[in-house]
This record gives sequence, structure tokens and C-alpha cells, in this order.
Amino acid sequence: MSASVITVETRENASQNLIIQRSDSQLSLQGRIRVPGDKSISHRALMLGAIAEGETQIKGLLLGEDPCSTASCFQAMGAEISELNTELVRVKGIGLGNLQEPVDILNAGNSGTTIRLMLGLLASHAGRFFTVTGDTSLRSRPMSRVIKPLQQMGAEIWGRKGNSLAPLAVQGKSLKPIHYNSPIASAQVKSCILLAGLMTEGKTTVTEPSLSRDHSERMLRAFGADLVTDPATNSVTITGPTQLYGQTVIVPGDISSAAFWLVAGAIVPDSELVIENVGVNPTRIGILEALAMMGADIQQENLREVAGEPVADLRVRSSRLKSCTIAGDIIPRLIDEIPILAVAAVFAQGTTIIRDAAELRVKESDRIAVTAQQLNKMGAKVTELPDGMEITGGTPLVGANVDSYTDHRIAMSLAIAALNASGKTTIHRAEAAAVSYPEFFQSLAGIIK
Ligand code: SPQ
Repeated sequence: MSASVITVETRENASQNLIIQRSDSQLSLQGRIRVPGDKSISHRALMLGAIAEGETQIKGLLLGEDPCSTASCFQAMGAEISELNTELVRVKGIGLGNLQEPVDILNAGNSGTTIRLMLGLLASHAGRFFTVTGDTSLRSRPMSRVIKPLQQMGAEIWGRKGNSLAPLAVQGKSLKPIHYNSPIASAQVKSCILLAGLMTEGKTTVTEPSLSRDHSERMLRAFGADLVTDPATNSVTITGPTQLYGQTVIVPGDISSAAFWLVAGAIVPDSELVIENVGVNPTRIGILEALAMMGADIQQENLREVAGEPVADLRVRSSRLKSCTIAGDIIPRLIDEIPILAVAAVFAQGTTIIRDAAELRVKESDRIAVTAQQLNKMGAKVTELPDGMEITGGTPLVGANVDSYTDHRIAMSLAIAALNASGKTTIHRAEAAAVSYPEFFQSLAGIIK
């Protein structure tokens, strides 16, 4: 009998349960996996392609729900985007300042990156009016972090709860440049202001307390923007107006998706996985550093540079994990991987402390509360902290009924935890995985031996 059976059950309301039934026999994970394209880079390639002059070609685009939301918003504003696929997407750019006033409300779906980055562009399109919304989760996520700096640039934006929540209305204006000292390390805040700075006469600067992912800086520069970074102060300056020119973007595999396999390979005994073609941008590899601290056996192979981003194959072999402390400057470099790191910590000896991660409370779900509650249902010992978690590892997990709270990263983290739990685990609303990793269930079934 197979060591584990994976079933997907579709419910009447189209939501899906992922059921992982462990048998008593030993399970191991073996094989090679190619994770889908990086979500952050996919969004940016579609957006910059849409506002550039000429054609942008995108190879390896993530076909998840989030980039699809970005594509449909920019199509509604006049960009011609060919059918989305992983082989080759052609974006016919409409040139700087030429986004058209859409005839309907723009819908960013579940995607914080879509709405926050797009707001910088909408606010700076003088004379045009836009409305933008999202799903239930996105409508509860804070937008003042981008609205406030945009207002300092002269933007006119209205929304619910004192202009802090979507739906939002934007009256595009000619903006003035600012130097914004961001109180949080956030690539979405940084990118929003840089995109607003594209059309703004003069120097727009963002300084952040520690460095967040730098895909916008890399891609803006590749598209021809006049952009300077100062690593000593975590600052980036764009001088506008600056025309962009269509480019070829080759999207590497998403390290945030690879993280599930890295942890699975580490915690399931006698496993060995190779995750191919993973982006290892220094601003994203906190997960590799944290797992190394925990004693995971992970090697980077075939390190190479593809279209301005470093890429490697990652080989993971199972090993005994130990606890560690994850806090400070590393947090922005692994922020989306904390739910799956919590799963690693559940199987590590000792008590792992995660701090300085209060941002997790305003993601697709409150990822501190949901991770703790759902893993504890399986017998884990996770205590919520205001800005993180304390996780005491070493207690065997038992299958349970758990819920993703419609958060893709929670759905996939619980599936990996279930691999090492006895009996049956049912993950409710597991379809959320499609936001960033539509083929996650099939890949999981393919590596179980
Ligand atoms: O796009 P969204 O919904 O905000 O997605 C998440 C995710 O887990 O996929 C966050 F919930 O990723 C963000 C990430 O947390 C993507 C992102 C980006 O592409 O710029 C930056 C990070 O957010 P932030 O707020 O730290 O800038």
C-alpha cells in the first residue's frame, strides 16, 4: 500500500478540501520539481511591459490567480496582452502616461501587489479617474501605507475607513517628488512610490529601515529607468519623467514556492528532492539562511544569472533540525516563508522564536494567528507573540480538520505538515493554493514514494 493517499474533494460551493491520509508505512519524498514562475517578478513584468514603449516578451510567467488579476487590470486600461501561458506572453506597451480611464472598476482579486503597485501608476495619471477593489481578504488589508506617501506627493485617493481600505477611488494628478522614509520594510510601498515617481518631474526617493525585495529596482533599470540605489542607507531614487522600453523578461522559479519543498524534503525522513531553476535573489533567500541555521541539508547547484536575476537548482536531503531565532533584518527576506518555517520548527528539537514579523498579521490572513491555531489543532506547540511565534518542536503531529482561511501560503504549509502527521488531515479551502501555485497538489502527489 502507498505510504500516503492524497485526494482533492470539490464541494458544492466550488471550494476544495485536500485530504492527506497517512498509512502506517514509511513515506519518503523523491524527485525533481520545477516550481512555477516568481510571483513578484511576474507582476512587475506585466506592469512594466504595459507602460513601456514597444513589445515586452515574458517567458516563464506564473499562471497563478494573482498575476492574472494584474493582467486583466492593465488590459482594462488599454494594454494588449496575449493569452497568458508559461512559454511566451507578448505585451504591447502603451507608453508612459497612456493608461486609459477604465470603463469599470479594476479588480485586483486577492493580490496586494497588484493593488498597491498599481496605485502609484493610477495616482500619477493626471486627468483620469479610476476605481479599484479586490476580494474579501484584500478589502481588509491596509492601504494607508501607500496612500499616505502618495498623498504627500499630491495624490487624490478616497476609500473606506478614512481612506485606508478598498474599494478606492483615484483622481489622477501631476505629482511632486518626495523623499519618503518608510516606517516599514515593504517592497510594495517602495515599488508603489517608485512607479509614481516614473511620471513625476524630479527625484523621488524611498528609504526603508531594512532592505525588502529589489525586483522593481532591477527591472525598472533593465527597462531604461533613471534609477540609483544607495545600499548604505537602503535608499532608491528615481528621476522622472523616465520612458521605459519593452524588454525580454525570463521569470525564474519562485523561491517562495520552492520553500514548501525545501521544508518537506528536510522534515520527511529519507527524502531527497531537487528543485530546479529557483530564483536566489539575495533579497529573497532568508529561507535558505534560516533553514541552514536549523541544520537543514540544502545545496545550491548550477548557480547562474538569467535576465538579471541569480538562479540555482536547490537540492535538499532530510536531516535532523534544531531550533533557532529568526528576527531583525532577515525578516523582510523571508516574510512570505514564515508559515512554512513554522512547520519546520514544529519538527525541530528545541524552541524556535520568530520576532519582528508583525507584518504577517496583515497578509492574505493574519498569518501569525492562523498558523498557530491550525498547527495546534494537529498537536503542535505554537504560541502566538504580538510580532511572531514561539514554537516548541518535537511533539508528533496527528491528522486533523484544518482550514487555510483562503490564504494560499497557509493551505500549502498545512499540506506539508500533514505529510508528517499520523492519520488523516483535511485541509479546508485548499483551492487557495492557486493564487501562487496552481499545480501544487499534483506536484505533491508526484514526489511521494
Ligand atoms: O501580493 P500579496 O497578496 O501581498 O502577496 C504576498 C504573498 O504571500 O504572496 C503577501 F501576502 O507577497 C508579498 C510580500 O509579502 C509580495 C511582495 C511583492 O511582490 O512586492 C512583497 C511582500 O509584501 P510587502 O508588504 O512586504 O511589500
